[in-house]
Amino acid sequence: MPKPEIIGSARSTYTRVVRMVCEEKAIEYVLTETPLGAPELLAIHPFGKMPVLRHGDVELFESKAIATYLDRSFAGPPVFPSDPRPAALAEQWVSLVNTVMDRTLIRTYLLAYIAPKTSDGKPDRGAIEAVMPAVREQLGILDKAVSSTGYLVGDRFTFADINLLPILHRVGQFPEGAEALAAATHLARYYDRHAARSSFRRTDPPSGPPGRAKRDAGSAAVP
Ligand SMILES: N[C@@H](CCC(=O)N[C@@H](CS)C(=O)NCC(=O)O)C(=O)O
Repeated sequence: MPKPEIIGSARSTYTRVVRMVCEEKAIEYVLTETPLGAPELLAIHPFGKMPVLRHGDVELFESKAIATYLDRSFAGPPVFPSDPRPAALAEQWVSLVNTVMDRTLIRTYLLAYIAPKTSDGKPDRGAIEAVMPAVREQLGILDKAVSSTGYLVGDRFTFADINLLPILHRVGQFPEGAEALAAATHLARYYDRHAARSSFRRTDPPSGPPGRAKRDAGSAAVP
C-alpha cells in the first residue's frame, strides 16, 4: 500500500490537523502542497476545499473523516476515544469548534488580517473590532473546558485537542487574539503545553496564507 497522500497546504489549519494525526500515530505520509481552488482538490472535494486524502483507491474529503480513516487504518496510539462518553465528548468539541468557533476565530478574525476585504488591502479594523467580543467569549468557553484536566476530553490528548491547536496558533499571531488568549489563563497554559508536542512543532506552518490557484485568484485566501 502506498503512503497516504494529503493534498492541501502546510499553511491551512485543517490540513495541519490531518498532518498532526499522522505525526501522533507515526504514519508516514506525503503532503502534496496545493493552492486553494486547485483541480487536485476539486477532483475529490465537491467544493474544492482542503485537505483531501488519497490512499490507494481511497479518496476522502473533510478533515474529520480523513482523521477517522487514518486512526482506524493505522497502528499507533488512537486519537479518537472508543468508550461512548469520551467518544461523544470528542465529537461534541470537534463539532462546536468546526461549526461555530472556526467561523469566528479563523474565517472572521484571522481573515480580517490576512485576506481583508478593504480596498487598500490593510487589516479590516471594523471587522476586527466587531468580532472581538465573540473571540473573547469563545476563548472563555474553551478556557473553562480545559481548566480541570488540561484536555478537552477526559485526561488524555485526543483529536478534539488536535482539531483546536492549529486554530489557537493562528489566533495568537495577531495582537488582539494574542491578548485574549493570554487572558484565558487555563487555555493559554493548555496551548503552551501542547504546542511543545512534536506533532505540533513538526507541522509548524510557513508564514502567510495558502496561495490561490491562478484561475481562482479572484477569491480571498482562506487558511
Ligand atoms: N469542513 C472542512 C473545512 C475545510 C476548509 O475550509 N479548508 C480551508 C482551508 S483551512 C479551505 O479549503 N478554504 C478554501 C475555501 O473555503 O474556498 C474540513 O474539515 O476539511
